[in-house]
Amino acid sequence: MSYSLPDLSYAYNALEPFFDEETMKIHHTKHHQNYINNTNSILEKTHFNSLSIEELMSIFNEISLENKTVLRNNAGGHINHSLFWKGLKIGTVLQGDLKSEIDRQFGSLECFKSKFEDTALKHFGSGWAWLVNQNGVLSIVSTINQDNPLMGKSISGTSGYPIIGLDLWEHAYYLKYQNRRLDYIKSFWNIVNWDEASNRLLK
Ligand code: MN3
Repeated sequence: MSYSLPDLSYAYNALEPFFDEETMKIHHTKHHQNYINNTNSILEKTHFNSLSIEELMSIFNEISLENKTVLRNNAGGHINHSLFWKGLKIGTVLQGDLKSEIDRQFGSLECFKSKFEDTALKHFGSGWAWLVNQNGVLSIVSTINQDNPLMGKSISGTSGYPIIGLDLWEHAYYLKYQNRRLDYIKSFWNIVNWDEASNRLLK
């Protein structure tokens, strides 16, 4: 089995004006595709090539491969972007259990947003900001490069099941926002797919 680029469930211009069409198109068809191609070429001749990307993450710590760092960066890129696209949609509303948990654990949605923005802004260089579920405790964390919390603490420096993820690589925003990373981060709130996030809380 080899991985393939997942279709988006929306058009490249669907997230305008927050995420622009050109960035979305390049990000999906070039960057994400490249992570997939590299992952497939590494796994081609291994016995790991029958695993789903989630299964691969769950055993990542135990994998022994000469080019494991290259796999970490590219398989991480594949799962991260797959999560990212599904987590974006205009017009959803935070409600239900996820709303209750955010209110209970962070004080309010506004407090949560401000803490997430702070973590994302202070993350140095390329990486991702996450809301993760750590056995019922919601935490805001960031990871470097293409690490995913599902890789486990010894690799990614954190753990938990991702509920929301935001790409902090310049390729995700530079065409539209240039150096204004905070504007990009704040624009994310307009297109978080809260329905998808709520589904992920239950997993
Ligand atoms: Mn990216």
